[in-house]
Amino acid sequence: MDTPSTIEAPAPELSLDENVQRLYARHRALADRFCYTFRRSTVSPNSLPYVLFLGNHSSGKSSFINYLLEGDSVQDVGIAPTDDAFTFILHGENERDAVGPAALEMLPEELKQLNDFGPELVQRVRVKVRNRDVLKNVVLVDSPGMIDASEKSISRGYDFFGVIKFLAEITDLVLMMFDPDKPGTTGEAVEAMKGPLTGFFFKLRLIFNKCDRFSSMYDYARAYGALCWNLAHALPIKDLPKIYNCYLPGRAHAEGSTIDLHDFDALRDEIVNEIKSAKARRADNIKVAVNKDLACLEMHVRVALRIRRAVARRQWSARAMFAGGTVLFLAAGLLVANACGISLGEAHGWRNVFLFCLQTLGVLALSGLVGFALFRILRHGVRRFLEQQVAELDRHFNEEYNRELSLGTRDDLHQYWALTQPVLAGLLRARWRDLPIFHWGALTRLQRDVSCTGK
Ligand SMILES: Nc1nc2c(ncn2[C@@H]2O[C@H](COP(=O)(O)OP(=O)(O)O)[C@@H](O)[C@H]2O)c(=O)[nH]1
Ligand SMILES: [Mg+2]
Repeated sequence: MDTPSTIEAPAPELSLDENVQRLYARHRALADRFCYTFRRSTVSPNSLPYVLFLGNHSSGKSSFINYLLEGDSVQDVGIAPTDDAFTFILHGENERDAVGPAALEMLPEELKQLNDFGPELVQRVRVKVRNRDVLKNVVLVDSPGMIDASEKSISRGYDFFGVIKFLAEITDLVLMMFDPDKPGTTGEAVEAMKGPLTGFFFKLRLIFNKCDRFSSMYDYARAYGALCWNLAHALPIKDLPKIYNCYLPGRAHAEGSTIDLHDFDALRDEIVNEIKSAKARRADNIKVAVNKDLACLEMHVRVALRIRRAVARRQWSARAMFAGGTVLFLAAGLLVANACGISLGEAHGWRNVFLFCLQTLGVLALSGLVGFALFRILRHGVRRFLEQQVAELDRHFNEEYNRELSLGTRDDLHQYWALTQPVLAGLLRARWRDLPIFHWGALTRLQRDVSCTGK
């Protein structure tokens, strides 16, 4: 019998990351059989936490990174869009830069999946190795500035939101920056919060930057109000998360400004401390990510099994109908031929034997044709049945998770279902025959690990 496992418990001599790898390895066979791709299948042992900077261009992402790194500027800054790359700033004694495939090579294993987004993205991956103290505890990730909805026609050449989602899953802290010029109005920022960042709000921090730009409290209140208003529409959650109002020292303070910047200093220190202590969050983030991944696999397998079994039942009854129908037609044909044509008793002499054989062959051929037609009709029926089940995926989910949903305490299930449903629908349509009907205990083992990692 398998012993129950948790991320921490099974092998205390192993690190958290190694235990995560073991968990993934244990369930990889089940995932493969059900054509499920893990979201975060690789966790590089003992890698540093990542902090991802998002926001519209010129919201101050790169300036904030330079501020954190202290010393000479590492990132280019400017009012105009200066950067279209995802830049990973890592610690190292020998300072160097790399772009494209060479940069990807330098990144930990878990980030290599960026390769799947295609060459347009790979060319925009940049690595900067710098010998700065803050990088001993954290990897900083700068991103291209988000653009407006009106600029949608401009293609980035790769799935920008897919990359944001991938990075949001891997990173341990996501900072979304806004500035007074675009207080939450940038199309891509709004879309990112509505889409790829959903489910990661626990690690998302909202920063209202450049607060030194306001000339008066009234000016600030108006922009802050606009930001809250826009966020209320963009964030699919009931409570507005904390917004860190801050600015970077040493920039041009608005002329004649009556705003006292001291409170903003405190909030900046708070967010800087959070960035520096991201390591403490990493273990929790990994546990949440692994639990979510395994829970999605469980959901994928349970609903897929349910539908696969229903289709298999339909398939078996179609096969039975095909076999029964063909045999019946054949038997009826032979009986009729026997009664109306040359019967078995009359099959004497060359002529009669020849005619009897011809008549039997005719019945066999006709039965074959009828069987073939029946086969096509029944196969079409099974296909239609499958399409119907796929169209009713939500019903299957509700029935499969009826017990858990009836408790009313599992909001997370709907979130996982939103992730699982589209993948499952495509898979069922394209490869339902490849899906197994039995799980041989693998699902039970998975369910045990899901409940252990969720604690
Ligand atoms: N007044 C003021 N300007 C800032 C602040 N942070 C950044 N900037 C300026 O905003 C411009 C855009 O900054 P940058 O870091 O390149 O933005 P990014 O496009 O988001 O990386 C630069 O000219 C910065 O000097 C701030 O806190 N206050
Ligand atoms: Mg920048």
